[in-house]
Amino acid sequence: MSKTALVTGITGQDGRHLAELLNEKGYKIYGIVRGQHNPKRRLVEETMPYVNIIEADLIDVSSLTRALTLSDPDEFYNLAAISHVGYSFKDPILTAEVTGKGVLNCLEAIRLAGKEKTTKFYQASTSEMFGGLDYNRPDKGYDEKAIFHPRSPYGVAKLYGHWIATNYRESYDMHISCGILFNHEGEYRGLEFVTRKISNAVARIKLGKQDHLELGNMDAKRDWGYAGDYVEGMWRMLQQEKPDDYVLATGETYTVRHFVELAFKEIGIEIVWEGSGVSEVGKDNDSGKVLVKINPDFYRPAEVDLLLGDPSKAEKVLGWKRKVDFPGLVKKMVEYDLGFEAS
Ligand code: NAP
Ligand code: F7E
Repeated sequence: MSKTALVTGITGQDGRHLAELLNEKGYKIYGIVRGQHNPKRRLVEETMPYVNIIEADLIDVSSLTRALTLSDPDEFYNLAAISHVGYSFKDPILTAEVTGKGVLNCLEAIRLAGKEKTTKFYQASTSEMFGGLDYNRPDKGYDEKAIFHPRSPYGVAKLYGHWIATNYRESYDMHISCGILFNHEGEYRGLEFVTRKISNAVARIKLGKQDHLELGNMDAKRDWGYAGDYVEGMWRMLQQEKPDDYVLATGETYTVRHFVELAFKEIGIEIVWEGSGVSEVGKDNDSGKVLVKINPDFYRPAEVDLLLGDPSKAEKVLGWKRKVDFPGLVKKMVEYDLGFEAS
């Protein structure tokens, strides 16, 4: 008999990849869309017609309880969050409500609906919980036992979500797994995140629709993978007999600057850097035209300088491994945006 999944965050990047995966596997899928007139509802109807939409909000326990009663899911994937780190500094209270307490709301809704023994739960935890500070950088990268030191309201809220999920697993013997996922990107990534901002700008510059690209800190390093690979890991976590926490990462780290260089290379432009700090610019080596500038508005009050993950446990226990490498990810995103912007 086919399984049923309830997915929050269905309108987001991971929600779309996960819905595609679960649909291929024959699941009946319920997706939570918030708000009375959320324009993204249409996106779900058009791109994922197999998803049954339920209106609910992570800050409203009764709406979540109703969603659980309506869908009666075998698996509940909580992907919803205020997920932009920069934005979380601008609205830390809403971030705490949704990204942090929203997890507790989901777990209480499972109990209120009487489904704590029948519904497996996935919590979208994050590498932002580690913080990347000098004192706390394991040689092989962060694993499931590494020390947490979040550097943003988003990271702090996610850490609450991570620990309350752990507490419910230990207190009520519920099947709850947390995926500690490092950055994962792709064609469905929001334009507010740096990789998609770059791939989209590169495509627009190539098509003559944009003059240049403005960025903040280009020296931050991230462990970047492809979102399509990562949703497979989420699903595998809920297929295990015992719940547990797993890091999903590539084990490699690159700067934002390197992403910029590879993305422009995809359209035949070699970027050369001149100047330093806020005066630094990236020029087209052939024409000398300035294509990249620094805009301090994109700096954050506290930055995560370096993230590198150690996915050994997921590779061993789940048999999971990323398939798309870093140059492959950049290529995929620029190719997608060239088509997206041309149409
Ligand atoms: P995303 O594209 O920003 O999607 C976030 C989703 O949350 C959207 O569907 C959004 O709905 C929904 N949402 C926001 N507030 C809500 C509320 N109050 N009630 C119900 N839904 C709400 O994020 P993503 O990249 O797919 O990431 C999925 C999850 O993994 C997030 O929890 C994120 O924090 C976490 N994560 C992501 C990464 C990554 O690199 N992508 C890494 C680690 C962890 P609207 O469309 O209506 O706004
Ligand atoms: O920034 C720097 C920025 O916003 C990456 C979320 O999915 O992954 C994501 O969080 C880096 C940072 O992602 C710009 O300062 C420079 O150092 O793309 P991002 P993030 O903050 O790593 C984690 C794992 C999550 O859990 C989150 O939900 O790029 N950067 N210039 C910039 N970033 C942005 N957004 N825009 C710029 O112009």
